Amino acid sequence: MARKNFARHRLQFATRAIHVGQQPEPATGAIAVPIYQTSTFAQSAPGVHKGYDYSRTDNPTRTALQEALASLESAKYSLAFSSGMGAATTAMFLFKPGDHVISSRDVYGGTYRLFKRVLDQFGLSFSFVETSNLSDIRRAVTKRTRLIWIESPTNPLLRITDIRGAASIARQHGALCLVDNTFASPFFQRPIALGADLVLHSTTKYIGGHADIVGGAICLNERGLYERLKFLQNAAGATPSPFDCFLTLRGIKTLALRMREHEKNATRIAAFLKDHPRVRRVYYPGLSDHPGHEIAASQMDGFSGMVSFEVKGGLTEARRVLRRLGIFKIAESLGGVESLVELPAVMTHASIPKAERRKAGLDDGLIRLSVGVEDADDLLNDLERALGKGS
Ligand code: P1T
Repeated sequence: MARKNFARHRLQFATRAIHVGQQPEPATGAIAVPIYQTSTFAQSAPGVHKGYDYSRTDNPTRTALQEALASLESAKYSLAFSSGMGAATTAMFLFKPGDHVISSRDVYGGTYRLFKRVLDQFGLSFSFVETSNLSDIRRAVTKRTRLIWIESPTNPLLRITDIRGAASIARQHGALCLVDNTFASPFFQRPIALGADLVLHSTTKYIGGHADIVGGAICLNERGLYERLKFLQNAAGATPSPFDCFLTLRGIKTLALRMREHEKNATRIAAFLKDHPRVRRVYYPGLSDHPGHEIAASQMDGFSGMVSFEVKGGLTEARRVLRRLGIFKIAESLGGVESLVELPAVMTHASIPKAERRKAGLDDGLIRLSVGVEDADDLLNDLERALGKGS
């Protein structure tokens, strides 16, 4: 498909989100990128085609999505996948038995599960360390370290890692640095500009934004690495459907608007929780007493929309709060327009053994909020009712 060569990095984020990869379709002028719902493409002679031969390998709706994602991450390349875990699994095919990976200790439970219960069996070894302390990363490096896997902010404790520092350690040791940027979204953080080699997203979350797709992406700048990952994307086959690519693009168009509102609402909610007598502790990188606040402020353009907190009374009390919430729905996932609440120890992070959760500082009673874009007063009233007065 011929597309105008958009001067993508000269336009502002909100403009790129709407236009890059999404020029009117040449044959008809369709403004919305069409859903090329086809598995295969006619060839004029064996091996002669217009750039597309089979939809696992490439599909025009996916091409549009990949161009948009690359632009938003200020990256040269992007590859889309059928889920965040599909993206993660494919990225890990870059490595071989004997290779060592250093990972943030506080990562999404599914990432931990992939590392410890799947890839461990294929000869990769993993060290889970507190990557918010660069010295802990340095201490964990071995001769076989090939990858430093960072989540920042982490899921669910919103810990912050100095991405520039972690990427520099990776470079010094000939390893790659991958940042799972799902919690920040490219609107608030662009790790490649901070020195990371690879950026991973669960596009299920902020990028899709409407809790109606499951998807993933990897963005990067280095051509050789891109060629290897593109080969793996096709070879392993965790590719997204054209319809899911269309829905993800539809979400991307409003990413800038949504992220501003997510952050505005999360900021108010974090401040409210911090002062509440029944709340023991609030985790939000936008709070000035958050241990990663300064680094977050230096590497992010905002603090995003995730807030975690502990109530007095632990798990029993946390369950009671969840039962009493009305607008916040109890559900896994995050980053959609609707507010969600969950208990990581019981839900998203249950696949991490309790002892490991303890080491990471993940309390059984921790409550995680994905703050949506509803009216902030309604969200605050919902929380106030659910928490009750008392002390
Ligand atoms: O669910 P999937 O699209 O496969 O993405 C996996 C994933 C990767 N990275 C991070 C930081 C994530 O939070 C996730 C998925 N997380 C949830 C489903 C959750 O509720 O935390």
